[in-house]
Amino acid sequence: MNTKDYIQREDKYGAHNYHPLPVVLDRGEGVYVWDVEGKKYFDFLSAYSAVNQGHCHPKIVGAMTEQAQKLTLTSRAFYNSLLGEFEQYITEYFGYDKVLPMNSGAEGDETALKLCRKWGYEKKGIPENEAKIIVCEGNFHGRTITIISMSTDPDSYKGFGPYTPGFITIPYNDTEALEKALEDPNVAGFLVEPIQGEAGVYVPDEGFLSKAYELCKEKNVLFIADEVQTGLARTGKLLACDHEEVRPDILILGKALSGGVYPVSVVLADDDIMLCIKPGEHGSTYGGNPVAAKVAMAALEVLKEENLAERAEELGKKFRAELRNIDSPMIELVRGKGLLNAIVIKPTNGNTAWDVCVALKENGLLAKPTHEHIIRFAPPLVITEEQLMESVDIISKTILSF
Ligand code: IF1
Repeated sequence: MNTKDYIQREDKYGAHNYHPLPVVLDRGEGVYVWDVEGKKYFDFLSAYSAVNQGHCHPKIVGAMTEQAQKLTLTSRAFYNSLLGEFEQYITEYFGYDKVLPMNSGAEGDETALKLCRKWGYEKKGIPENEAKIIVCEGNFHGRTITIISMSTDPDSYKGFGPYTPGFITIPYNDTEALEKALEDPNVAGFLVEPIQGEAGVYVPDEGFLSKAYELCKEKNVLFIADEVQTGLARTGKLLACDHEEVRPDILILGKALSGGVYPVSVVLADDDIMLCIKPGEHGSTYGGNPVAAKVAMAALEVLKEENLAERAEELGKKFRAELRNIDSPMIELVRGKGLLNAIVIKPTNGNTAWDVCVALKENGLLAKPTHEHIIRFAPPLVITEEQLMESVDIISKTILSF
């Protein structure tokens, strides 16, 4: 079978809920992936920042295979020998009283929304069913009905109504709009991505996060950071909020929390918030299972052992400088933080960001456009300077070839 055969089979038997680049991946190691014909690529998407530690990191895979042969799933009907260890490890790692473990990023966001509403009723005294949560235009927090009810992107919400009520939308990076929205006494929380990934790596102004946090505190509103994509060293700090020393009241993590090996997400908060959810009021079959616990601890250890945040900071600066040196009218602008970057492509002679990504694939580098004309570049954080420069050469050569 060749690439075409694999694609045809998926097309025949699989739902058409994605439009992937025409490449069929078969193996991954570190920054590299290989397709079914043995061609090697730099992975510059990192499964949307889920493999910050690199593909098939031996320590993380080792943790999974070791635990998978001992005890994989007990449900939370019983205790298990790894969950408490993981809970202590991750709450000390990020400095919170408690953690609620789930599986997907969307489940993490849903958990944060439920926690925020519950806190609003029990601690802030908002009338039952009146709680409001402020979100930003251009947000992406997952694909469930409630989460797409917050979305301003028709591709996310069209055709899936009716929608969950209780959300106020403001422009991103706009503290004046936030200040105005916070006048509503029924606001319980403000949910925000420190950098909007899906919107095209939209980095807010310096000071936006800290000002937003301050405004929320003045109005007794919870500041909820969705760091599913920006967290875990991706933007050059352990958390993107660390760039402004903002400590979210509720922190949502996912993706690289397991290094791309197993779905693990968490919500972190202090007792006065977390204990609003009582036994039997929330959970999931796989949430906090022994394999997830073991894998997540290994994934978090790797971040520290391999100094991935510092590397992302340093290599990100170099990467943006190199991209800005490419002398091509197709590159409208380069933006990002750490190793979460994007270029805005000006369509030239009818060539779009998609055409650039197909050409990049031909030249051995995988990236995917978001919103028509933006190409996100997010390699695993284990990339070496030499590999980064080789990738810059591929990107430069490809863009200049148009
Ligand atoms: C897809 C986007 C990225 C996320 C943030 C929560 C979630 C995501 C900030 C939900 C997930 C993924 C979903 C995936 C593609 C990818 C994506 F393009 F969809 F928006 F990264 F930008 N918060 N993002 O980015 O986590 O439930 O997926 O584990 O749906 O196509 P999840």
